[in-house]
Amino acid sequence: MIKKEKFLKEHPYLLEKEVSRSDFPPNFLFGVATSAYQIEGGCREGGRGPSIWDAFSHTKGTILDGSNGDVAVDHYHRYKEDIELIAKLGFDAYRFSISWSRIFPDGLGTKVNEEGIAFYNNIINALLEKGIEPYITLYHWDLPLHLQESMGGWLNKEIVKYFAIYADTCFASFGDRVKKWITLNEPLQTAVNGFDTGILAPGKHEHSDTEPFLASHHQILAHATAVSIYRSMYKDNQGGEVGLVVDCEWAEANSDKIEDKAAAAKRLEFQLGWYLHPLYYGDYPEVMRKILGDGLPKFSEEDKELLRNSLDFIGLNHYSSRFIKHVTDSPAECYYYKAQEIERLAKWEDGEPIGERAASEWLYVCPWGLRKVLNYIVQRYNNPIIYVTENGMDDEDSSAPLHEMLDDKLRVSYFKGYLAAVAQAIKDGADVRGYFAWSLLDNFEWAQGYTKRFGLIYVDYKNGLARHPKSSAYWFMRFLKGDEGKNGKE
Ligand code: GBH
Repeated sequence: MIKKEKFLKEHPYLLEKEVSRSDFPPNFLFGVATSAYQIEGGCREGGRGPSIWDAFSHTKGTILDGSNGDVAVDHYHRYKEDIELIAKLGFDAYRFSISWSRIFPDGLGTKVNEEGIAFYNNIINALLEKGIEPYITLYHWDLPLHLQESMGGWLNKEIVKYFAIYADTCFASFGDRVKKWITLNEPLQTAVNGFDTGILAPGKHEHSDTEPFLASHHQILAHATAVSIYRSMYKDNQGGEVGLVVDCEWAEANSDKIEDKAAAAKRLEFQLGWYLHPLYYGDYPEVMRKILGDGLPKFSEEDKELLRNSLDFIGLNHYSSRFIKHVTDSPAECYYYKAQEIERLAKWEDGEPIGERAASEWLYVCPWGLRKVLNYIVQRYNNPIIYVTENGMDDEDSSAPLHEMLDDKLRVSYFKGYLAAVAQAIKDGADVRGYFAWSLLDNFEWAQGYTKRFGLIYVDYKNGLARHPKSSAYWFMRFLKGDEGKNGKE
């Protein structure tokens, strides 16, 4: 904490200001976000096949409270009510994901499940009726289980083909009305937490020197293949855009020392550059290739051709920031890349997180970190179009009375701070087109189950999953109307 105060004193321009809608360009888009497995439930309904998250969450010891997404917050049956809430709050857009195994129950892409198509058609149509623009994520971590079990999921190059069939089917079925597509959510998380730490599905950790890199490689190729299908078959008629969502913490050098600065820069390359560099320039960042050598899969010339400039926009999920330091000997504990070789070679270490802790152990409130990530992307990737596709904070679930749980003052100040940081980044020159709050509803927070609440809207798990807007939802409603932050501005 002391360190942060000192840091802000030295960098006063990073201090947050009051924010109002008029600080953003007139056509700037405000939305809320969710993902299928976290909210839908209805896991055996409408012809849906199982996903790796059904299997993982039903494995003992994987989820903090022993829960799963079988019912989640029952959005499958309550989507109308939920969409009405989005409309009532005044959001322009809604980012949600499609459950792959609702469209192709075994993932193989041989027979479309029409009930799945109908479900998402209903959602899309209900949104459009209310003037809310759909932003669809094709893959938010819920791989059809059969693809995992029969061929190793993201570890097998064949997955690229199956993802392409799925993406093509979605473009063909929904693309007349959906103009913004996101291929994958946070490929880094699938790679690192799916195949290294094993805290997310499919929960592998035995081969973390190779599997995270293979899983990334195939995700990158899957993304680019979907983009090329869209551009060659749909773009002319439908006129939409396709992006990728990456997650990035801000890495602030622990000191002014050149080694710490280099360590922080490396950390950013290993987090963002891993995905963005290939998709803009056709290959992994040089620093990764140098450090990892043959540990990094190779792209063929043909792959590189496919990859280059295969992004219409970047979706950025951002929550937290930390100091990064240089280490000379192999770090005792390194969150990313457990593989011995990489720990030793990459030579950075996660230092202190920056700011106040939220409920989740990894989430610290540091609004200027978002401004810095946005400016970093501007410089590194030639000022691309960016959407902030997730940003938000969580509260611990508790047995406090409802009115206390609903009065989420901290979340209000979180949004104020981070929105001010986005407005600042736009003034700095970043081409940020929209911002999505995470999340519309309290939901299944992966390995943390229902113990963490990220929603603008409270879900009463003990009373029939009733929805209750929190103070932050009402704050957003006033903000979107332009009634917040006009007075009392410094
Ligand atoms: C996003 O990931 C996800 O896209 C979204 O689905 C999720 O609900 C949201 O963040 C909030 O977490 O389980 O404590 O060991 C952000 C990156 C990746 C950070 C997983 C936390 C697990 C930490 N997150 N990570 S923990």
